[in-house]
Amino acid sequence: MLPALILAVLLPALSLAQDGGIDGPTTSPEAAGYSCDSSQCKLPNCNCASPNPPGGLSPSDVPQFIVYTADDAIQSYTLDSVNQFLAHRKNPNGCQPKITYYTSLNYTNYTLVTDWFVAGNEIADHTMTHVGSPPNDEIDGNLIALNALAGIPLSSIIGFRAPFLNYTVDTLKHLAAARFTYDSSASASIPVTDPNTDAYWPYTLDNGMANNCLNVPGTCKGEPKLPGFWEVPMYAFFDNRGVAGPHLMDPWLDNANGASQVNDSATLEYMKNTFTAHYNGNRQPIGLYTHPIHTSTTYPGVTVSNSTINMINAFLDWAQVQQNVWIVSTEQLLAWVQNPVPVSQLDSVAALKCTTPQVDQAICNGIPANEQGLLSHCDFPDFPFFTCYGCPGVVPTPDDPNPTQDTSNGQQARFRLPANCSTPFWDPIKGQCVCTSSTCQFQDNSRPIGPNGANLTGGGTGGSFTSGAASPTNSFVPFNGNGAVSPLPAGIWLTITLGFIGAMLGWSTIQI
Ligand SMILES: *[C@@H]1O[C@H](CO)[C@@H](O)[C@H](O)[C@H]1NC(C)=O
Ligand SMILES: *[C@@H]1O[C@H](CO)[C@@H](O)[C@H](O)[C@H]1NC(C)=O
Ligand SMILES: *[C@@H]1O[C@H](CO)[C@@H](O)[C@H](O)[C@H]1NC(C)=O
Ligand SMILES: *[C@@H]1O[C@H](CO)[C@@H](O)[C@H](O)[C@H]1NC(C)=O
Ligand SMILES: *[C@@H]1O[C@H](CO)[C@@H](O)[C@H](O)[C@H]1NC(C)=O
Ligand SMILES: *[C@@H]1O[C@H](CO)[C@@H](O)[C@H](O)[C@H]1NC(C)=O
Ligand SMILES: CC(=O)N[C@H]1CO[C@H](CO)[C@@H](O)[C@@H]1O
Ligand SMILES: [Zn+2]
Repeated sequence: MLPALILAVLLPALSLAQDGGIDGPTTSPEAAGYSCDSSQCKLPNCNCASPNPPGGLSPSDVPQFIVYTADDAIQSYTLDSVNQFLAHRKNPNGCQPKITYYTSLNYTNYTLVTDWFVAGNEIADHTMTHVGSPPNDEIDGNLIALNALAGIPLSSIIGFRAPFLNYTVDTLKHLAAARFTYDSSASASIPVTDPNTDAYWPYTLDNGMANNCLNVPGTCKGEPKLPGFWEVPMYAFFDNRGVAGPHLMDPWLDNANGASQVNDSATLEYMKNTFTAHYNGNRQPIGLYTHPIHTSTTYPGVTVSNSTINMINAFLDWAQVQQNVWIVSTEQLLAWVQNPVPVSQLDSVAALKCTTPQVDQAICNGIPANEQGLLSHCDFPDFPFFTCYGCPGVVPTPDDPNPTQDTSNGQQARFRLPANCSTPFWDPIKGQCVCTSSTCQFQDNSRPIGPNGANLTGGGTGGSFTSGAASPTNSFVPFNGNGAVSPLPAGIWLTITLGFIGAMLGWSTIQI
């Protein structure tokens, strides 16, 4: 189905197994020179870098979060790959886990971005063409193209991860200026059991960075000061060499314990050990930071062993039978950190809830059952993609992230998502919002992004970078958060119990 050209272009990228790898500590107390006065720096908008849980909570009152992220292009293959680890799981509240997809646009199938977002996952920025030390237009263009061609509200794209985890002090400054909420490119590279651990809970840059101080010039010792902008560190696993054996992304691709080949049993062992050190300590999050293409069973040419797939599922099964363990996206983690509540009150955290938008009209809205026959097929030679929002005349680039739609064959132009309708309720063919209640209406933020600092807020049919319709507000409630905070439903404990039983049944069928 795919032209041979794509395989030729993509497969070399697969050898980037070490994308974002580290091989030792990336900071030290001297290099960090970090100080922060926690009597001045207070939640929700300020948090000091600290191994201790936010809000002064004691670790036993804190959920153990497993942050699950995926990077790079969104394609059927990569979503299949994620689903084999998560589609059958539930969190303690009965919701299927959500993840963050740090999306780059080369080879991305835009309609699948819409689907993944409408299913409640976080879509975040990973530059348009996957470049380290990214120029601003690579970062901004990604927002603009995701908004225009996948219908993701600008206010929902709050996070960034640098390709190759290669960021600079200017990257952080630009992200804060463009009103991102967080970056998640820095590594926590020293085990939680070490007194000098850099496994900080997410923190704001009011007092500068405290991670990666040894390898990112111009950061740390109080720099850069970006009040209210968050760093969500990526927490490494450590094999039996401790600080000398860190594994950050796709640990299953690495050789454990300095061995000369992959050993899934050894990987599982150290992943469990690191998890337990977090769980029995200050419960800093643990992260599964994945490049899903490496574990794809459907992408031509990729070979992944069943043992590796079973090992990853075995790890999650094992973790999920322990009390208060949640698999979350980065935005869900951050929502809890900003307003931390003890585990007994987690039902009040809107970000952890799940609701399905009730739309059964046949409109192109990110709900696959509604979209039959309504997708545009954009047949570009490098990578043909599908979208609900009309084919651009040319492939989006950082110079031109929202090209004018191609209507040369007489097609009617599609209407792009406006600033006051949420994705599942927008009919891009009729140009009408089918939302009828306050839970699906919102006002998107206007952001100072785009060429020449124009504010792009969606709307229109492409080719324009201004809107003007939206005034900046923060009133957007993600549709999956359901806005209203409901009291604990009577059935919730039953749900939690069933969730655990389900997880245990899964555990018993695992071979490894
Ligand atoms: C792209 O999306 C369309 C529509 O959902 C789907 O039929 C197709 O298989 C996808 N292709 C890839 C490579 O993701
Ligand atoms: C990271 O960025 C630096 C400087 O901007 C550059 O020299 C280096 O090649 C980059 N590394 C990768 C892997 O992109
Ligand atoms: C793989 O790791 C396991 C657990 O550490 C160990 O018992 C086993 O000997 C290793 N296998 C090989 C081939 O090294
Ligand atoms: C891997 O698992 C799949 C699905 O369970 C099965 O069809 C396949 O034969 C297995 N491959 C090997 C090499 O065991
Ligand atoms: C959104 O804004 C447009 C133009 O300002 C207005 O016509 C429309 O009624 C609004 N839709 C909703 C759902 O508020
Ligand atoms: C974009 O919005 C920002 C604030 O949200 C404002 O400062 C800036 O002037 C606006 N730029 C344009 C070109 O409208
Ligand atoms: C499909 C696609 O977007 N291809 C682009 C990937 O990035 C390179 C530059 O890095 C472009 O030349 C391709 O057009
Ligand atoms: Zn990447």
